[in-house]
Amino acid sequence: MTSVQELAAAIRRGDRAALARGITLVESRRPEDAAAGEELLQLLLPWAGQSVRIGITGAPGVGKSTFIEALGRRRCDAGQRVAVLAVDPSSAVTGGSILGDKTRMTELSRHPNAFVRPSPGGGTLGGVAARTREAMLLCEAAGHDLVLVETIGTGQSEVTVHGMVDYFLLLLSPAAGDELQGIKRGVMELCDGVLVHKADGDLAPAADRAAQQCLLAMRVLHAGEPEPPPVVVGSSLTGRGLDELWQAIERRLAGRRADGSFAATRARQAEDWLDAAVRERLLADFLADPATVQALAAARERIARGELLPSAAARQLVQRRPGTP
Ligand SMILES: Nc1nc2c(ncn2[C@@H]2O[C@H](COP(=O)(O)OP(=O)(O)O)[C@@H](O)[C@H]2O)c(=O)[nH]1
Ligand SMILES: [Mg+2]
Repeated sequence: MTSVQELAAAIRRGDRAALARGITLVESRRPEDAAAGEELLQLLLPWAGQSVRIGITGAPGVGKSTFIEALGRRRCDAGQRVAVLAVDPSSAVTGGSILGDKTRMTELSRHPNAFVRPSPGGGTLGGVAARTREAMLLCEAAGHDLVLVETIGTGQSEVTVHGMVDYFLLLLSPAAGDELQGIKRGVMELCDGVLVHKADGDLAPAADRAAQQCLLAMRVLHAGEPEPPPVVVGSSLTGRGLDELWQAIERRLAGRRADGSFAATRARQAEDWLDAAVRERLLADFLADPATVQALAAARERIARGELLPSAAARQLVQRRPGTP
């Protein structure tokens, strides 16, 4: 049994097994791990925060995992140290997607500069691993200067991941030209850049058309901004567009560092993290009392029978003293 100090030191040395153990520790929901997990994060905090964090979203099957592997390998070959946090909600049900992600990223995970962590969906949080922020900090302390977070194409997880990265990339399929109406406007507004993916072989012409339509849409959606987010056409199979995309990402991030918005966004994200942590803690403490859980169940029944308003029930539940019926 290594101490938390030893684990922290091993992570700092770049020991990948230690990093994996550390992430397991901070992801743990077992109460007896909580103190050690917090101590580990506190020890490593001085070395965290130095990476570029990129979130990748897009519909299932658009090629996010394949793209991450392709981009990750390029960045590793260029001397960067890359960490991948892959989050796939379907894996919680079938287990198959984890394997899929793993097999597709085998080459990247073998690269000495890479760390790949396919993470099970975070259960109750609808697929976003509840501890992605913490895992990110550990990767940074281990010396990874690029963190890639794969997210899913739908739901709250997009907003959550957007709230913890410096750059949010949307992957679209070549058929997106026809589907642009169906793509959630919110994601188009949130994203910092678009990659129209799979622009190879027979799909290349459709991808070029989709990119034109997407560019027009982005100009409208980002009308107030000095420059609309770039729309790049590319393929992870042929490598087309990947260098262009990386340059566009670096340009945008450099601009943000220069005008101060990079740091401002990070500061706002830290505030949001605090808010979320406070909510989570309050709720956990609230539900830790068995009598409260009972009272909650009783209130549910009365609400269902139409005898009680949810708002009134909530007030009564929160105001009651723990341990009382
Ligand atoms: N033609 C083509 N197919 C791709 C490309 N990238 C991924 N694919 C294929 O698309 C499918 C889904 O890829 P995957 O990375 O698992 O998508 P994800 O669900 O978004 O992570 C796989 O069969 C890949 O081989 C690409 O650049 N071009
Ligand atoms: Mg995937």
